[in-house]
Amino acid sequence: MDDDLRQWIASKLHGGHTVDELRLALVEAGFSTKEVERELSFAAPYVSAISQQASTITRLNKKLSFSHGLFKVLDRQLRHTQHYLGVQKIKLPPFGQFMDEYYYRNRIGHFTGVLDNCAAKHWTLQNMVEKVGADTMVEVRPEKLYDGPSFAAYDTGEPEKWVRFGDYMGTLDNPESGNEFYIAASPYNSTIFSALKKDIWNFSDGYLVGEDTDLDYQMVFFIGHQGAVTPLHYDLVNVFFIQVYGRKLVHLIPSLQTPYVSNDSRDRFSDIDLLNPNLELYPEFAKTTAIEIEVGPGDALFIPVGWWHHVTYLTASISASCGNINADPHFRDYRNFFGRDL
Ligand SMILES: O=C(O)CCC(=O)C(=O)O
Repeated sequence: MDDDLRQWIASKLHGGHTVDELRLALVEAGFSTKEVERELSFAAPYVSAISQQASTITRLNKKLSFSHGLFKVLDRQLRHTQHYLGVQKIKLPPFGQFMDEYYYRNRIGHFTGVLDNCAAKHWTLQNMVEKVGADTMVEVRPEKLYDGPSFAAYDTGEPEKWVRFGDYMGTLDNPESGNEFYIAASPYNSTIFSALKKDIWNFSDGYLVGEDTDLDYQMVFFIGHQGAVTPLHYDLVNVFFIQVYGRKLVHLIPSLQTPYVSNDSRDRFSDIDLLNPNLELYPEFAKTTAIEIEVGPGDALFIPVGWWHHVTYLTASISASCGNINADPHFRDYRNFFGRDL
């Protein structure tokens, strides 16, 4: 029996013919009973497993098409409402108002004067080195974060490269330094910069929870040079993002436009370069509408859970990204919804 015939057997089994029918046909075609039994006993279990997989895939595809269809419908409806794709810059509201108007509505916020009563208002590149310690070793990542090997490293949580904080900060305001690394969220980031957290924690009336508890790891720092980029991705928690030093340009795309954003291979990160999208490869991306917001010192953004965001460093910059908003029933429950760790 040759491979063509084996393929024929597999396709017939996959198409729903029974082993008995094939046995009959093959014996009638002149193959010996022994040979027919051997081939069928090899093929049948494999084909049955593959058929089961295929039907699971069909079922999941249907489910995904429904979820994506629903996202598209809701996105289309919400585009008719005032606040969906527009954001007004306002003074930081009291926490209760923030929860009602932004957090629970999954609506982006742009706030000013956030650090008015905070020690972090007075951070400079120099005094940060004193606070953290010039000799403290910090983890840095290539500015083309999450590309190729860097992304693989991020995925495993392994540090990319460690440098002295004093040396790193010395390169930040020097565009000639050739530095291509920046400090981004990582399993180590929050611990290394614990000295900075107390300068930010109480910026207002109880926006954050978890000071000095296991939840404080949800506050992480992003420190980088002009030109650094955090590529398009979403987070599994709501994020209160505080710009402390320097300026950034943030592009945001609603979570409901997820069906138009390819992220086939990089978990929560898209394959698409937001600033230069390849629309031949990703034509659906043209259906997204990105909101563009520039933030400066003392500004904050509320980035609702699931919203895509892309960050460009317009100058050397320091930001605090807080996933520990004082919300009920607490962001920790989200990991159950997503079926994974944050
Ligand atoms: O500022 C950055 O580079 C990225 C910030 C970010 O992605 C976040 O806070 O979730």
